[in-house]
Amino acid sequence: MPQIPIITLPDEKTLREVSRPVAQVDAGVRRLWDDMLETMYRAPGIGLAAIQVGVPQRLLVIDLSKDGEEKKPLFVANPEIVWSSPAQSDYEEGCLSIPEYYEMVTRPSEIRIRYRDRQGEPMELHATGLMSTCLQHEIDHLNGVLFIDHISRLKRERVLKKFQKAQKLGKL
Ligand code: GNR
Ligand code: NI
Repeated sequence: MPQIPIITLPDEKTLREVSRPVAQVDAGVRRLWDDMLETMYRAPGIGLAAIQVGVPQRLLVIDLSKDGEEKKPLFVANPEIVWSSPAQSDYEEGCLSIPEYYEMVTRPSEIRIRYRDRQGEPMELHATGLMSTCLQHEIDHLNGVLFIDHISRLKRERVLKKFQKAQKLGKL
């Protein structure tokens, strides 16, 4: 199964795109999900949005299973957050599109989403803990939002500059 290159900063042109819903979950969508999953496992990461491999469709994959455990991939199309808890939690986030940068992000602790599953069936999922954090992080990607948008402007601009400079120096 092909791995696909992951788009990183400073390529904001792609990462800031707002992805479009898929009209239906068909064989092409399932193939893309499979390629995304393979790409995510090799990275390695726990979640991946289609825009991170350059495809502006509202698709994501998540697998929170640990090394050596049975894999538990979650395939999500067209997710919508239908409820967010008033309570918030902090979690130290990272992103495959912002390599080697980690920062605390505050988000609603729990969410409820509606989405289409691998068969195209409507589903609902109540997420807590890391699943909630990861889903919010991935759904942000579908809207062109990165986790650094949730931290201070000073820190965000410092990170963006670092990646712009690295590219100029030919280090990306
Ligand atoms: O692999 C990932 N780890 C992670 C850790 C904390 C919060 C969010 C994430 S998602 C990230 C993979 C990624 O960039 N998905 O878009
Ligand atoms: Ni990410």
